[in-house]
Amino acid sequence: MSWRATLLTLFPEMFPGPLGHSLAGRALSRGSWSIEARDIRSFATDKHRTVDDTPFGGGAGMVMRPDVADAACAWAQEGNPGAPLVYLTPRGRPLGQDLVRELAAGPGVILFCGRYEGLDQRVIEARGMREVSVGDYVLSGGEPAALVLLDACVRLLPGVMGGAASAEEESFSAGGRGPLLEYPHYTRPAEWNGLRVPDVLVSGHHAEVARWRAAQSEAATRERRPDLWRRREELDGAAPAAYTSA
Ligand code: 6GU
Repeated sequence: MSWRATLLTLFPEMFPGPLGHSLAGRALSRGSWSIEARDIRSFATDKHRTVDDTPFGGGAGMVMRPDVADAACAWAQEGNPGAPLVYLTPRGRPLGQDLVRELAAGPGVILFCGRYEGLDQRVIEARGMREVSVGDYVLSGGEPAALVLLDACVRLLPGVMGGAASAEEESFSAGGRGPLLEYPHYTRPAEWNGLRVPDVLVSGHHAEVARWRAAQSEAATRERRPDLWRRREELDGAAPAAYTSA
């Protein structure tokens, strides 16, 4: 049985979308993973096929009904047994490479895409849903977030990137010292529009190239991601001397 993604959404036609192309798309055609998107509205029971209702306590917007959402989850769990149920919401814990790795290593995932103001909290708790966000900005729905999460998982599946993903991943997390941003990349020509590639990269001195790249990674991380840099300093400070001096 290959890795299986089940999507619960009001817009099933958004899937596989971009994941039907390129690397993920070829892996999908080969059967390395599968995807099924089901319309949440198909679980509505009234004649107007209602999926939402007004919020208790008042306020703007609508809330997704617990009965309809729960029926959708029950259907998904039957067809994708053992897969964790993830609810994509800006209220969730931030998605990181640790969760991506964990999800990619399992049987697959069930993704519930929120719309409106959100889903009735009782279904979230009753079904043990994991609430996940993809960043500090607001999307109009969980669907683009689901595509982000799936892309990150699929590239880690065995055979999808031919080992390149795991190799790159290991260097990114650098022996448990926490990730750094990558150094910048250059290709031919050595001079383009009067702009030269850094001399060290064409020098043929491999050790100097490695030192230059490490310095560039550090500079970019300190400047753009002080949070990651602090984490690295903390981890280095906590590590035994024999480990850090290597
Ligand atoms: Cl998962 N959903 C929505 N609607 N907005 C988001 C998000 C999710 N993650 C970040 N912003």
